[in-house]
Amino acid sequence: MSRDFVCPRCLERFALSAWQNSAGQRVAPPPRPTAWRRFTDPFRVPESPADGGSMEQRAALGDARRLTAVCPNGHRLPPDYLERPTVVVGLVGLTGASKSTYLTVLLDLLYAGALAPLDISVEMDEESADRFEVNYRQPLMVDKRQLPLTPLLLEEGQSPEPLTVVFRRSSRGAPERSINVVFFDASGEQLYRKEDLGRFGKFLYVASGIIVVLPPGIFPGLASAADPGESSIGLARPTQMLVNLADLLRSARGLKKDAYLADVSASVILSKADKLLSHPDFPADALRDPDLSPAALPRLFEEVRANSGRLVDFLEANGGSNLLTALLGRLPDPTVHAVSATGSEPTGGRYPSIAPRGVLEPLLVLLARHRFIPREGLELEQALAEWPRG
Ligand SMILES: Nc1nc2c(ncn2[C@@H]2O[C@H](COP(=O)(O)OP(=O)(O)O)[C@@H](O)[C@H]2O)c(=O)[nH]1
Ligand SMILES: [Mg+2]
Ligand SMILES: [Zn+2]
Repeated sequence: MSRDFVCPRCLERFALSAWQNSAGQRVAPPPRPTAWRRFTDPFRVPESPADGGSMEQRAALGDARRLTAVCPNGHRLPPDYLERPTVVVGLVGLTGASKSTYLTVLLDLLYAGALAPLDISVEMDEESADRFEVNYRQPLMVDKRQLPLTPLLLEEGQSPEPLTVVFRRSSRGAPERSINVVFFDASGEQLYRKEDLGRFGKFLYVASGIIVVLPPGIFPGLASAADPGESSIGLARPTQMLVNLADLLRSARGLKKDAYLADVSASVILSKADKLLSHPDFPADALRDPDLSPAALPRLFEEVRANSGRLVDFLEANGGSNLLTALLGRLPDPTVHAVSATGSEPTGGRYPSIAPRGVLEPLLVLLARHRFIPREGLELEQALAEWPRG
């Protein structure tokens, strides 16, 4: 059985959706408009009562508007969710890496129209928007407070509470395109601890986008940038986390351990990069927010590649060789990005201001890899050609 869809609430895969009426009862699926009808609908003049099929047909279509699709666990799917392709993006990193802080700042920027110069508009599904506002945006962006550490998933059946965003891109002369992007926190501990892998790794089984978040303080040469407890983590655990992640992504696709993960996108964030600006060897100009425009994208991606190479060199020089080898050898052509979600350190639990830098680039790479935006300049073909095949 092909399992085409993934629920944005419980991340369960399913093939056919069930439907539910406004009273919460399961009902038959509504009549699907034909492909032709969906294509021509935008050009139709509003229907007058005189045309457009029988009374029964119109009544059925009217009912359809009040029906919602639900997943096998009964979660209501956002409107038209099943009509769009879905990319599930897992944020992977040990506690304290900046996953929650990064995601909050990223979604806030998207919401504020940061991708408008690329003709991309972004909308959060209603259920996600409520949780996002209360748990993330209000505390961090408005109150400027440090976010509380996200609790680990401890029980069977718990969901990592994903946040779902719809991206729409209109380019002149072409039909609008849209995708669902479902972000979730795939906390690295549960990836690292063998006993948790089977239980919680299942969420990563459905992920086709990965954002790895690495704080500088775990690298031996960058211990001065460590937050409390960070330098004692060492690199063995994050390295094992990446090895397990790579194995899991392959086994989810029935691939051998050294196979290329062709349909997976991966970007790697060197987080809290504001702490590195005073470091003499840090390529400070890699922490940047370039101007966005469709015409400038290929150039931007070439710079992403170049900066990625410089950041890899920087981390290797600071004791990260083994980790970088695991990263570059096992994930599909990942790009490394310097990111500061907040722009500064919190003091007494508060940030003086939230001034993000470099937050959008890792996402742009994922959007390009999933062909939502052109990927010229990223040179994936080149990387594929160089991949050692076994
Ligand atoms: N200086 C600086 N500190 C950050 C940044 N992002 C996160 N932090 C610090 O790292 C802590 C943990 O971040 P959090 O997002 O909760 O990590 P998570 O466990 O990966 O979700 C925060 O409370 C901040 O103290 C950043 O961009 N700059
Ligand atoms: Mg967190
Ligand atoms: Zn569900």
